[in-house]
Amino acid sequence: MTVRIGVIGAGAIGREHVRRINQVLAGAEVVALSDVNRASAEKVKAEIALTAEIFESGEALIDSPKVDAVLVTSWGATHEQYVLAALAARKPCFCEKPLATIAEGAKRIVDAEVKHGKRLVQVGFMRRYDVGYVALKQAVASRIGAPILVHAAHRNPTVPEQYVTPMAIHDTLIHEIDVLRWLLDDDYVSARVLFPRKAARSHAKLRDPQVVLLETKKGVLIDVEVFVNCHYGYDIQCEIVGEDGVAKLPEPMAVKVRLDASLQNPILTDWKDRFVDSYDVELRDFINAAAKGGVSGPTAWDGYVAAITSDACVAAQEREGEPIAINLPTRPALYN
Ligand code: NAI
Ligand code: ISE
Repeated sequence: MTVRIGVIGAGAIGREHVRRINQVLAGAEVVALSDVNRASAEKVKAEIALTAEIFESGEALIDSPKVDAVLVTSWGATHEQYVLAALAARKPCFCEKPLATIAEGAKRIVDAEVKHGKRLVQVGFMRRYDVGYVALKQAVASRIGAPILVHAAHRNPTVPEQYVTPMAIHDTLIHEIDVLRWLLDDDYVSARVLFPRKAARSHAKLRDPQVVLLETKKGVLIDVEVFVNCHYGYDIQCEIVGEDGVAKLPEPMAVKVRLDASLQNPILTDWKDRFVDSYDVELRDFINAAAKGGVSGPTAWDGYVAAITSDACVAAQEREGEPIAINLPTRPALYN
């Protein structure tokens, strides 16, 4: 069976996912596109999804009998409305992170899915599919003893002017919020944020960099540096200190060159390249499950927990240095 996919949001990652579905992965085809800016959908259609129909609204795309499954790749604040519409239409839905930019929105999705009684939402936390993170998780579970500390960094070379301080949490740190919880098999109890002096390349409405401190139920202390105008490259670091040893996320594969009395090791500059394989695997997972009418992978519950944590981190930005408590509701049986 070929899963007929409709994609809402034909921007940077929407285009990438359309390309991988139509040109890299088997078992699915993009048959429908929609974007609030129709020209973006037309561009992606002309370049990659030649036979796709362009819909005037995401809702019309979701309701079309031509569409079996939905990909939501529009701006974060618009995800909720489309995921809820996909749930109402009972169609498998892959939603890019964040599931919703605030916990209230993610809760409405969880409530709707629980009411429906069957999982239909996969959240785009692709790091869980990254070979480096998978190897790190194995080392944490079986080699380094119980975790005590985590040191992580999320560095982007640059972000646009419209990227404001809370986005460092719900658009960027959200990856660490999810992947560290998954790596440690733990949940968060509090968040704090500290700001050093503002970097010279930071924008008017962005305090960059910042350090987020998270504490977990098991007592692990995590520090994550988020530096989104670091200039030198796209650099994701993660080191876990355990009772018996330390495990570190591997660097992406790169040729080392010895030249002119130096050892040169290139650093990537784009998230598209850093996690290219993980995006392929997460979407393969989605296509395989959607072919059977369901989903697998990161759940709406994971998206909701990430959003609750993200809300606490944003509050912690506003009250610099102060710990903000994170209280999670009981997990519904659907997600056990
Ligand atoms: P973008 O700005 O390049 O593209 C977003 C597209 O959505 C634009 O074409 C815009 O016109 C469209 N759009 C906005 N509101 C819409 C609406 N109400 N209905 C239909 N279309 C609408 O943004 P980008 O970078 O592609 O990000 C999109 C989402 O993907 C965000 O949630 C972002 O956090 C996530 N993302 C995830 C990444 C990952 O590593 N998993 C990497 C980059 C983005
Ligand atoms: C972007 O939306 C992503 O998800 C990238 O993976 C992340 O590195 C970047 O900071 C976000 O803006």
